[in-house]
Amino acid sequence: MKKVGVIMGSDSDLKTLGPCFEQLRELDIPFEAHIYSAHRTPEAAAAFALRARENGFGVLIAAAGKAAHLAGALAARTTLPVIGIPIKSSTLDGLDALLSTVQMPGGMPVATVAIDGSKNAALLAAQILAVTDEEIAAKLNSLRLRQTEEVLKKDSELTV
Ligand code: RP5
Repeated sequence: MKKVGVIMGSDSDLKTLGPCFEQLRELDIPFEAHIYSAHRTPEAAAAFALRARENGFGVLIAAAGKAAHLAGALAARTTLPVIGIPIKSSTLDGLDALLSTVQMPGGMPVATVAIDGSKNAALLAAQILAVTDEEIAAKLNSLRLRQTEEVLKKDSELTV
């Protein structure tokens, strides 16, 4: 099974990635996490992205805040799909990171999830791997069914 690479720009992003790791573990998807910054360790970030495909990764998740160039910098060095998570780590409440991550120029896509949307980043990564992996697809289907049942149960118990 292909691995998911989860790259964060700083260890201060780690707590926001909790739901991402939890979701990947729940789906039994192997992942590696690293701290590489587009600005503070540009060579290490580039080297990781350049070798990601040959190292067994199928998709990358990049989490960064402020002037968040990490997802774009990784995407520039691989044709693996890159999912960007804008992190709310600044006085601008993550809007700076959202725009820095989502506003990629043509020819260089990054699939950007919501600010701090690390659970959806994991699910989107799983859905990408599930295109060719029936086992993950089946787990995603079960998860969707459970989610639907939970909401309908809440609806049936609603008393207002
Ligand atoms: C970004 O700057 C990181 O991704 C983090 O969200 C933000 C602040 O980093 P620290 O100053 O906390 O290391 O590069």
